[in-house]
Amino acid sequence: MEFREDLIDLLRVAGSVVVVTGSGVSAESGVPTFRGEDGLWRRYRAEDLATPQAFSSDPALVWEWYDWRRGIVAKAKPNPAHEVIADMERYYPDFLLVTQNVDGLHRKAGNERMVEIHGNIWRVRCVAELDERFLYDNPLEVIPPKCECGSLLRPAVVWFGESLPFEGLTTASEGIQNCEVFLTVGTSGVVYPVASFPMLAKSSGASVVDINKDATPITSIADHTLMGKAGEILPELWRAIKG
Ligand code: BJW
Repeated sequence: MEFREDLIDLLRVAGSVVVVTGSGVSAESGVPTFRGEDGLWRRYRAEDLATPQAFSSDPALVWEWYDWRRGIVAKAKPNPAHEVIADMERYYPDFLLVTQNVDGLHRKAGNERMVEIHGNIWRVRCVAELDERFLYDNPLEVIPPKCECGSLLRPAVVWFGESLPFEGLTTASEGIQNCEVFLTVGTSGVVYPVASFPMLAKSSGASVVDINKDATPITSIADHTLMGKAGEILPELWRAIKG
């Protein structure tokens, strides 16, 4: 792929960069996206599985689904897109990764300056005591799993209608309002509040760069759109930047 010279210059000299990722970045690691051709929402109804109401009415069903997804994530490895984003953290003096993904693959690739804004699939929260912990059993011995106090444990992820973690949102919005380059990778850009981040970046003066295999609402506001697979485009782009 040919990259515009102004894009290479922009990314080569930038001091502060925020990267926002969605499930498309993990697609090449074998983790299903939500809204694509083989996306999870083509086979399952979000209301049945990813809302607090769904969990209240059938916690076992919700946990069966998460247990299945945890099995896929357990086998998945970071792909070249994750690796470039980890290298970006080492390259840029001021760097923040905001991921909507719950699969933990960015951390596995080496990112540390990051916010998992929709939670982590390996973390659980007691519905009574509200404390969180990691639970790596896979498959789970008992579904639904319970806390020592006897109450249900739930996945520590953000479902529809729930608020995102305050601290993570604050870190993300401060980073976005102060960055020179805002890069989105593999997100459909339709789930709020993350869907509002590209516009926040643009109105705060950042250059917006979008990498996606298809057009999304972000395409129309991006200064640079790179269309294709993240695992192919990012390594090529990174080679061009690092010369
Ligand atoms: C590639 C690729 C490759 C593929 N290379 N690219 C009406 C009623 C109730 C609520 C709302 C409402 N209207 C708006 C709302 C708010 C709601 C919302 O935004 N809904 C919209 C869908 C309309 N948001 C919320 O409820 C949020 N909370 C909130 O707003 O609180 C305040 C509030 C409360 C109540 C009412 C109103 C406001 C919470 C959102 C939580 C989202 N949770 C999930 C599940 C997380 C846990 C889990 O994983 O199980 O998060 S849903 C799902 O969507 C997941 C993702 O993080 C998120 C975003 O999806 P993502 O990552 O973008 O994936 P896809 O599949 O959509 O896109 C993949 C992209 O990759 C595609 O573009 C592909 O082309 C591309 N791609 N392969 C490059 N190789």
